[in-house]
Amino acid sequence: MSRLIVVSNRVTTPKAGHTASGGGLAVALHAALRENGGIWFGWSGEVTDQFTGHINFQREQGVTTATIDLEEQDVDEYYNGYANRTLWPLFHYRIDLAEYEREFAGGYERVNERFADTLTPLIDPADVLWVQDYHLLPLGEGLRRRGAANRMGFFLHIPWPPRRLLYTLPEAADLVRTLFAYDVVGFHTQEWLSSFEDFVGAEMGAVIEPDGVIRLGDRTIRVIVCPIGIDAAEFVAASKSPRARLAHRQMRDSAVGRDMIIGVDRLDYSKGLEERFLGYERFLRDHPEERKEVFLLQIAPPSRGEVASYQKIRAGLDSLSGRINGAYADLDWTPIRYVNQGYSRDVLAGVYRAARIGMVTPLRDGMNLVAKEYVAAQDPDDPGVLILSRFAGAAAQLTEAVLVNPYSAEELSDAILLALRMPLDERQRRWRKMMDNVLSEDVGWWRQRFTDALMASEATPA
Ligand code: GDG
Repeated sequence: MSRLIVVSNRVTTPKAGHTASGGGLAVALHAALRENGGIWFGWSGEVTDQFTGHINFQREQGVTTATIDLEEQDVDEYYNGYANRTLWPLFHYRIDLAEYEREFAGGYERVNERFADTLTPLIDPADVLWVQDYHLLPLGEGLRRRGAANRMGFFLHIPWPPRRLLYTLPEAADLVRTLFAYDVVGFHTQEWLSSFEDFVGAEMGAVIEPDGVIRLGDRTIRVIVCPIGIDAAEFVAASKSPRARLAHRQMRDSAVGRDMIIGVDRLDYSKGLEERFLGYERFLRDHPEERKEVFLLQIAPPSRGEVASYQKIRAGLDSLSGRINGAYADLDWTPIRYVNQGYSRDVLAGVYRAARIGMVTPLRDGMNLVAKEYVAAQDPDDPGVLILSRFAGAAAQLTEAVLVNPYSAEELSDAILLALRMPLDERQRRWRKMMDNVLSEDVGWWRQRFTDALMASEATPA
């Protein structure tokens, strides 16, 4: 196969089992590149006084990475600005949090041009390019302007918002038009794909043809549904590692016979953490007899701490967890263990396995890999129950989870009770179906499905 060039905002090397990773994407792409050869290009995460375009090459664990440093103003306007204050909230349906500033849009455009400038000399005509996520929507268009005629794909890891929300972005149509530079555009679910078609059809006059073909002017793209998975085999192995076994035993010991509910999320307002706490509080309020029988362990490593809305959600969770613990705790029981640090994947796997309930209740989520990791870590003989938001992309695949509306504290409370009382045979039956999906539609399947679609597309004429 041709060489693959993957481009994403950050390039990170997840060290198996040890460090807390920067997110699902890092783990997924590393697995994809190990098999294909090629290059992973992106921002180093470092800041430099003056942008030079110098590329730092490294070879680690069978993957070549090529990274560039950005200026502080770039990071403010492109990363903390347009990516995380404008696009992230907007694409998660939070126009109340989205900030529309021309400075951010300008910085975003500038950094995408810097990516295009520095990447162009690395591209051979036979290479296949795969651009990742909302930080780099217009990159393909910048590369085409510089003459790249390669096959090029784009994958969006977050939801695509409904048309009427997206239209609140002043430059929405111009931004979306740049996606027509790619040959294939992928989404996690049919829902996100349909919202995209809806926007380009109704607001931009694109022609929607059968089989995911969309025409706009002289450009034709193919859109596909391509749900990301986890490296399931690796995660099952992680859940049986010595560190995982130790963590599992320690959790069981410290639970003193109580059922553990586990939540693991980046500290982000899209993850529905406040609503989860309120749903759990509702459960405690309505079921006094269950109070000392359970506890919630919420692991939430802080993220994007330079953005005000993240500082606010963090303060909100500090106060909510404190209030609930103050109101319900007893001498020998704390209802919520709220932890703001990350753990290694092995430890996480052991903790997932020790939990009777996995609670994954985002208000909106492109996919959500924690749901799949929780399933992969379970003991087949005595599996726990996954409570999953209907508004996570993962709900389209994990249909045997207990599906909930995360905005309803009553539904969350009912779901916890249902999960605690679920008989073993029903837990096993639901888990088996979910596990079959996690194993078959894993990260390798995702990569293959996307690159197959890319190879089947007609290469853009030079
Ligand atoms: C975006 C989309 C989509 C979390 N805490 C620790 C830790 N994590 C790991 C989890 C999981 C990953 O981070 C989070 O992935 P998610 O998919 O849940 O969410 P996002 O970071 O928002 O990812 C999402 C994804 O991209 C892929 O397309 O599914 O919808 O928003 O792997 O385990 N890992 C470790 N310690 C922690 O404390 N080691």
